[in-house]
Amino acid sequence: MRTDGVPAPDVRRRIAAELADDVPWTRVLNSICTEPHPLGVEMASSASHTNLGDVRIFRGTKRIERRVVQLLLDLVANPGGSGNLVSGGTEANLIAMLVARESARGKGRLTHRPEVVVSSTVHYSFTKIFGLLGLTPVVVPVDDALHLPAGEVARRITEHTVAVIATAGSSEFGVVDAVDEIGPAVSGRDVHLHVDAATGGFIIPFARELGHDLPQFDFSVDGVDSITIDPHKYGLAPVPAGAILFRGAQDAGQFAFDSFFVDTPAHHTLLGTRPGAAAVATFAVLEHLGRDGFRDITRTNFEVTGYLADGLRAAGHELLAEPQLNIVVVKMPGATRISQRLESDGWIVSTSKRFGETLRLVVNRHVTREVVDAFLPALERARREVAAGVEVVLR
Ligand code: 0PR
Repeated sequence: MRTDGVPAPDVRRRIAAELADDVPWTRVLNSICTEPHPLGVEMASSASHTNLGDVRIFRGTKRIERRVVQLLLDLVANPGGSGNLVSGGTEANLIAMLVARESARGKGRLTHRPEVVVSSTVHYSFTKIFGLLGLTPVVVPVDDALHLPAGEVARRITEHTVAVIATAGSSEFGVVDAVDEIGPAVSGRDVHLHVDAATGGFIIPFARELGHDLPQFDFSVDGVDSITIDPHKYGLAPVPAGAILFRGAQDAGQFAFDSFFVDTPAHHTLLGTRPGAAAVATFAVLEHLGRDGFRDITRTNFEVTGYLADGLRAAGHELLAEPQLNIVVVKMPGATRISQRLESDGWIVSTSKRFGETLRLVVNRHVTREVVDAFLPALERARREVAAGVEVVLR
């Protein structure tokens, strides 16, 4: 830190210059996050001083957090459940796994080698979590449609199993596991069924209302114990806004750690000091848009997804799978170099480390038909240049 301070206008100018170098949303085709709703940004800034780690001070903010949790519980068909707002999918998944492990311990059935049954495409946040919590993944290969097969899950449950994870919207392919089959297959086996709906939680309920053929993933499915859902992804809230939701009214209280102080209640999240701004912004966005607003946004996202998929097919490309949500994965020889070529041209897409030679394109609210119209020719240009051996220069 410098000894003398820098005048505010200079600080502003320097920060603005750096932010101006961030890639504009209209060139971003790899992100599950999107430009947050302006009302959320405005309300987050009005609450930037708040800290949900001390709810004796921030009483109003705490009430707003409770209200948001209730809105989310309603969205996943469990108004009588419990939950907390957290920093995102990783923290939510971590809390779910800790509760699963401790609940097995409480029932006297935690073995020396607690296992979690997961699909081979489960999100990488679980790799971090399993390491931290001493859990061993039992990996079930996905089927041809990239789903976790319910029958195989049931077969892999042993006396060591503390949890099963289903994914309702993978960020890699946008596929939704058949939670409605996995729930009944797991029910009665005394293991915790966690649904990672970080990506799909704000898409699937509205897409189903619009008539899309997607499996039910919420607490209406027997056996589902907890759900991760992230407002900062398709919920249009500013980062960091995630949530962990549980079936039982007391379940969220199982993750509880005392503070030093008599008067400060226990913490139910991993973070201690945590942003009330996220809760306030999420509340603003959910209240303002309502179900109708989210349904309209979802409808548009699916229209643009179809438009993008059609455009790719018309250009002679083959999709890896039919998109279930708003992620299009297209087979593309030379994908890594094409992605780099696109990036040097200002476009951000992603390629899979595991399913090589594919390009992954994410449609979120900022990806409009106009963006697709600009992107498709840029993609063909990048392909031609890579085929012609043009050097890729990345900054
Ligand atoms: N579970 C699922 C299904 C996810 O999709 C993600 C993140 C997580 C858990 C972890 O959530 P947090 O990152 O909030 O802790 N999925 C995105 C991904 O891995 C995260 C992301 C978002 C990456 C925007 C890049 C980006 O620009 O693709």
